[in-house]
Amino acid sequence: MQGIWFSELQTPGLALSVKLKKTLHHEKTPYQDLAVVETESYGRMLLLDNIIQTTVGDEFFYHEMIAHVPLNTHPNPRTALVIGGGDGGVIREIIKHPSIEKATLVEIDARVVANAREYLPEISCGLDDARVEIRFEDGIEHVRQMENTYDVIIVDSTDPIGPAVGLFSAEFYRNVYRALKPDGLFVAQTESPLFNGRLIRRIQRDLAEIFPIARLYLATVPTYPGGLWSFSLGSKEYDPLEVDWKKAPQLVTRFYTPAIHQGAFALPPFVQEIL
Ligand code: AG3
Repeated sequence: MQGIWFSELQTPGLALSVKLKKTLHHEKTPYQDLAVVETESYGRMLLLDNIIQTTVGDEFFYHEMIAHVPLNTHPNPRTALVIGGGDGGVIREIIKHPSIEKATLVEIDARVVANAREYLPEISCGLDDARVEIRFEDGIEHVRQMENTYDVIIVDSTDPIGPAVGLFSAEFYRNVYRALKPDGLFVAQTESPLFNGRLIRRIQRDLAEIFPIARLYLATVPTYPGGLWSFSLGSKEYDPLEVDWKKAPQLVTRFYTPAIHQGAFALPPFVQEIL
């Protein structure tokens, strides 16, 4: 293969390789190794510790599905919290909802936000909206301190390695429950059903113990391991399968639609088996 390629080792035996045009930026932040590269097929791409976080070419699959499923499940979401998500993609989707009065981004690494603003304007453009508050702090600590505060919480974390491990724990989910309003709900990205079945099973069981409604949904994300990604949802009151679509806002999207929302909860037999 000619030229310079970046390969993410997605599992010990599987790599995804992307041909690079150039490296736009590379630094060691206090938390991680950060790079923004220009790729031939997916446009600009953000890497944290050599793991693909997002690309301009396919980010909308993930950001629309992690944001609009919970926001349309809630009949009137006014306050939303994003944990992680320093590239701004989830915030950009949240502020499409006219009911949103305040969207809080809690990102541990200020350098992710700074670099997204500089190199990924298509993704970070929502961060300047007047309804958005950005806090550079530990999301785990933040939810520990909050009570009865948010309608929707979205956990847009890195993989469960290093600092993100705590974002996949039952203790964290209990704190999320407390940080939510009495009819609130939350969603977290929960990795690949093909490669992380045991993790997903454990998370779904933890959520079922904490929330009256616990569900799993799926979406394609071309640059993530296995190409099929999972999202775990815990809700105090509203069921994502019972949305009153007549009352849902009209959204301009490229992946998400009401039919895709409904269909995302249809689980293939191999996924039902891991639960
Ligand atoms: N959150 C990262 C999802 C995990 C991707 N994992 C991987 N490529 N091995 C994405 C941040 C986007 N806002």
